[in-house]
Amino acid sequence: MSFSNKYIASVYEAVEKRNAGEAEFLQAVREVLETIEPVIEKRPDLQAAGVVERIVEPERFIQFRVSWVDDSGRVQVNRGFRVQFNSAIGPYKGGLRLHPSVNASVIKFLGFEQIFKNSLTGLPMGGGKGGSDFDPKGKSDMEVMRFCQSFMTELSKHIGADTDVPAGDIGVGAREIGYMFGQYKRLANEFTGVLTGKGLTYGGSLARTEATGYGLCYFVREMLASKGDSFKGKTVVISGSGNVAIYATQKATELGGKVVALSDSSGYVYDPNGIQLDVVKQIKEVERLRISEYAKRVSGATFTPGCSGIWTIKCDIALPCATQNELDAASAEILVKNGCKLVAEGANMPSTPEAIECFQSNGVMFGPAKAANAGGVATSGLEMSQNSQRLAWTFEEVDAKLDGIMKGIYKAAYDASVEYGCPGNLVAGANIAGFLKVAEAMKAQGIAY
Ligand code: NDP
Ligand code: 2IT
Repeated sequence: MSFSNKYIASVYEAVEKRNAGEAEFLQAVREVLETIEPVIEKRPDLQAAGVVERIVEPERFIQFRVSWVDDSGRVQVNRGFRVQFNSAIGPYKGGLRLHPSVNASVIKFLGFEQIFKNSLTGLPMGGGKGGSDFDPKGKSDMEVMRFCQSFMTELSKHIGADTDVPAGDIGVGAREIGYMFGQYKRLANEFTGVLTGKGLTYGGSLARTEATGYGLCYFVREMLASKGDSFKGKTVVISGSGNVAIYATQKATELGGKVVALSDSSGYVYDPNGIQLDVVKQIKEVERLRISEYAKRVSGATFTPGCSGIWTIKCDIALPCATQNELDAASAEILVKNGCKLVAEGANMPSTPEAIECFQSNGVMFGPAKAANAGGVATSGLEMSQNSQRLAWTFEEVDAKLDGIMKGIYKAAYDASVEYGCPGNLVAGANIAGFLKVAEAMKAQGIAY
């Protein structure tokens, strides 16, 4: 798809020049700009306020050295990042990713998408993201602790409960958030809600751990309900086996689906009898082992090396919950051929643009990440509310609010798709609905920051 609006085309050209070679960031920007063209046609005031050329440029981008000492006494150096992309509707908010593939492009694509996702939740949160090319795999707890402390020593200068509130993402769970929170508290001499995803004994919210996976399934339930359908009796394939995949498996199963496969970066397991989640949790959350271990412990289950093979398994519903660009056109074609009826993204940008095109042109219902995986950050927003009130809500209260937020996101994305002439195109609908709120706020607040 190319641009039909000259203003949008010129903004994209400038972004390409300024961020040359940053493939993931350019991919994320291109998709949003393509889908907001009809908004700009209708709203010359937003063009006059320079909203689009401003929204694609981060308000602040911080890069820093993270040095730490490993268990053998050697000095190690990693690169840390935080992008503070947009604060028009609230403090910067978004996760931290620890993975060797992290670079400026990855952090900027994630921070950019976070602006629209956070807007869709209806909560007052701006967009941010951060992380490091540190690889937690194979590191001892003490090494992870020393890294997290060093990382936070610099990051602490830039964040705050009303400024920028990081959380988890790939490679950052309760253990890492705990070490980072402890270091922030030591440095700032303040106990505040500066991070979300905290442990339950020190300000964390019930249901935050489950929220992204549960929220994804609530969103899928809404998509299915729009066709008078449900999870009941559906075969589900879920990629990844981390936080999002695990709790998506749990909720999809509770809602009547049968999850038959999970994966990690080494390969996938297939269990025709339905994935046994207690076994997965033991392997992944307790022992921190590879998913291949599942096939050793459960009879009838098989392990196949290579992660993209998971999309060759016949299913009704596919939920990519691992990482960006994990599902390409070739995999999409196989899913379509095998009769898959619905794809919804638990990971951020897991489907390539060609894969999305394949789903949409073959009538596969498609739930884009910004909408479908917003339950995690929405519940982070609820954690911030509880911290501000110095109260803790019950699991049921938080879960009910999450469910309501996911329903609201589905409706906002669907309604925008109808209003802007592409009914049922939730990619366009989510981008438009997310964009409009931020754009209005940016216009109202004037040009100079
Ligand atoms: P985890 O670290 O808990 O799990 C990540 C999973 O994805 C692991 O199974 C991992 O396998 C796999 N994976 C990661 N990188 C790759 C890769 N390059 N190739 C193949 N597999 C890979 O992370 P989360 O579950 O939290 O995050 C998963 C996705 O969901 C990410 O895209 C994240 O941005 C997104 N997300 C997360 C939210 C949250 O609240 N945690 C909220 C919204 C979105 P391995 O162990 O082999 O690396
Ligand atoms: O991509 C995401 O939305 C997240 N990793 C969650 C961010 C958050 O602040 O909870």
